[in-house]
Formats: sequence, structure tokens, C-alpha cells
Amino acid sequence: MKLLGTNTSPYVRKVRLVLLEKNIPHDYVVDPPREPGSLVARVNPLGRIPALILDDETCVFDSPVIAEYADSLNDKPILIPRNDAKARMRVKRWEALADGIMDSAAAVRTESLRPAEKQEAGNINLHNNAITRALAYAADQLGVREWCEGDSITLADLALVSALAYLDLRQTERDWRGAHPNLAAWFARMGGRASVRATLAG
Ligand SMILES: N[C@@H](CCC(=O)N[C@@H](CS)C(=O)NCC(=O)O)C(=O)O
Repeated sequence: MKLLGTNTSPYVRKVRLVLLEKNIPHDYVVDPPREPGSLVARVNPLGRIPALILDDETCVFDSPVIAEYADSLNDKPILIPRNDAKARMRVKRWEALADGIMDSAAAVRTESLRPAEKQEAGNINLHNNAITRALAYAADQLGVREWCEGDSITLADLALVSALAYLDLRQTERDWRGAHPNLAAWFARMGGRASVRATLAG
């Protein structure tokens, strides 16, 4: 299978982490969707990354669908609980929280790239406030635990790492580590994993 993406996309990072953690063989192809010649719009009608092209040419999108599909391919490890409905919901809720941080950070960035006189301060504030609340919620839910959910790594951890790494990339002024030392310590620990190191290296 082949994963189309870019190194800056947090949604791509999340699914790369899933594929790496589960040791699923794949080719990772950097394909910015807006570049001439990009394959993305030809395989994903939404024209977005990540897009996972299976060996039979089926295209899987978007990142929660890719993550769930990849998780179903093997049990080592199981990243989305299969039999415990509440635990499964909590993992998917973590993913939604992390994806929401990514969505809001991407919206702030899009707004900030517009000419200054056309930027909507209200829109920027709305999204920045959502990120601030989501980080507080994440810090509160995590507490001093090692993993976001249960006693082993899940998709929740991989999604949260991706969201926080994206804030480091796009919102350098935001001191989320100072505001939430427990998230900072957890993120530093996650940064020691081979999968995380590999995606942060490019
Ligand atoms: N909900 C989607 C969001 C994917 C998304 O918005 N990807 C961005 C890159 S971060 C994209 O491909 N945008 C289209 C573009 O840049 O033209 C997912 O989870 O996969």
C-alpha cells in the first residue's frame, strides 16, 4: 500500500504513526495536493491528504477511516479497543479532540496567511480559544497517567502527539508546555518512540 501525504500535515503524521507502530509495510510518498502533477485529487475526490492507496487501488480517506482500517489489519498492537464499547468511545473521542485541535490550528494558519486587512480576528480568536480549551481538557483527562487510555499505547496517544507537534510547528508563540506540564512530560516521553522520532525527522 502507498500513503500520500506531506511531512507537515498533522493528519498524515497520525496515520504514519499508526502504520509504523503496527509495522504495516507501506510506501510513504510525499505528494503536496496543490502541486501540479499531484496524484491526490485523482485518488481522493476531496483532494486531501492523507490518502492511502491499497494494492488493489482502492483509496482510503480520511485519517480516522485510514487509522481504523489499518488497526483492523493486525493485533500488534490493538490501537482501537475492540470489545469494550466505553474504552473504544474514549479512544475515538481523544482522536476527535486531537483532530479538532488540528482543524482549529489549520484554520488559524489559513486566516493568518491572508492579507492583514482581510484577516478576521473573531475567527482567529474562536479557533485559538477552542485549542486552549481542548488542551486544558486533554491535560485534565491525562493527569499523571502514562497513556491517554488504558494501560498501553492506543490511537489516542498517536493522535495527541500529532496535534501537539502541529502546535509546535504552527503556533510557536503558544506555551502549551508551560500551561500544562503534565502534557509536556508525556509528550517528551512519547518523543522517545522510534515511530515519533521517524515522523518528526521528516
Ligand atoms: N479530516 C481530514 C482532514 C485532512 C486535511 O484537511 N488535510 C489537508 C492537509 S493538512 C489537505 O489535504 N488540504 C488540502 C489542500 O491543502 O489542498 C482527515 O482527517 O484526513
